[in-house]
Amino acid sequence: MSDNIQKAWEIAVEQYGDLGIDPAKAIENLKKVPLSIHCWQGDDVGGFETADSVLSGGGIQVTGNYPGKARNAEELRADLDKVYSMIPGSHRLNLHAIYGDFGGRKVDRDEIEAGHFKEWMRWSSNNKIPLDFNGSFFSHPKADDGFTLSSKDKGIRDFWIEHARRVRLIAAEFGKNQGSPCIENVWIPDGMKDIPVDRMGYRKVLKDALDEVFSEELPAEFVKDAVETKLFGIGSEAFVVGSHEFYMGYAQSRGKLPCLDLGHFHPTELIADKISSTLLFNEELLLHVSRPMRWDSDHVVVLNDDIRFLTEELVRSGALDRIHIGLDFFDATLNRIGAWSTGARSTLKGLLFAMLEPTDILKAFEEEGDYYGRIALLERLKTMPVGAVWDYYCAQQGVPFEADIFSEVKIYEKEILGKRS
Ligand code: RNT
Ligand code: ZN
Repeated sequence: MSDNIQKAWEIAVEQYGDLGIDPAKAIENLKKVPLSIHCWQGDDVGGFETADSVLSGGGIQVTGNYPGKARNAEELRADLDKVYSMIPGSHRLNLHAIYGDFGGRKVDRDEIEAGHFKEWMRWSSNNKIPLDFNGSFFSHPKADDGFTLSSKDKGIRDFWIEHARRVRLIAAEFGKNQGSPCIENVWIPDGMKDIPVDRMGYRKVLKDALDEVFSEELPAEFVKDAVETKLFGIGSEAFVVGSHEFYMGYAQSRGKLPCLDLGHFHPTELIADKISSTLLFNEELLLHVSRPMRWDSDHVVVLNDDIRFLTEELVRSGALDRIHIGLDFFDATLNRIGAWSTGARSTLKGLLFAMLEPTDILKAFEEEGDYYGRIALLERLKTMPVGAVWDYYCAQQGVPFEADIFSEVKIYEKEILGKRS
């Protein structure tokens, strides 16, 4: 470790020590929090169903055509190896069903099975990176009419029920393979552009379809199901079947995990405020950490106020062991390896920042009604040397410093990404 890093660390230890905070303990706590890193930043949510898989419809939009995206599962795994080498700590991988090793054959969504994910399971065991999983209810002709699990057309609905059923079975295989639960998430794009008449009808269909999907009991030690709420999407501005209230009710009544995505609410609505309430009424919770800009735009996560407010709430809840933190952003206008690692690192920096907070002192101010004391200390914390603690952690974990991330990404771009056509 360089002298400068060590010196800065010692000063940080002293300064945080004045507030009764031990940065070494904060680092130990941070190490215990895995992020579920999403596979889909690597290829713009394309997947490997066919050689030229591209995303279409379904309220997800990826813009940009920065060169070097992964064209197959081997390239994606190589890129992921690079990404994990730039993130301190031990993390997970969040896969989507369209990312199987399909060997160039057409395998439809209602035909996928664990065998298509053998290579991922091998990669997972070799690298000690547990897997999470998602059904893919978009980029498919049977999703083009805007409805999947909530479709009133039984043929379409049954197709997606079969997909969802298989996704759970594959997730359970992942769980068995890794000896810990795989978090399996259901997000469907279903909704309408203009104001519907039969909101109740579609929601009733979705409720019954989900009940059918989940009717098979699978061991909780292998798989835990989550359902992702959403306010609107492109083409579903007026109505999303799986709304927040729908899935909160569904998750609570069925013992499923609600999944809250930062981009799935009104633009000024913060999910930070939802954490405590959700934890009081649900055993566990899944998050999709993203950065909406005016809409569910899935920009790369940066250390902004939304992330700080969120991570503060996560840490203050004292329930990090009940919260699964997934990342969900995809930007194709910039180097994807850089996007991935910066988004993950910024999320971790938010957590570290929150772990360096003297919450007890702040709480005491609050309870005494000394609101100036509260705001003054919160402001003081903002200019304290969190960067020195972060650098020390990066050095300890053998991952690049903030100052070196850019050149590290550029080298990979030159040597690997730049050679992809
Ligand atoms: C879409 C949801 C969903 C997807 C991924 C690819 O609005 O956020 O989680 O982003 O499943
Ligand atoms: Zn999401």
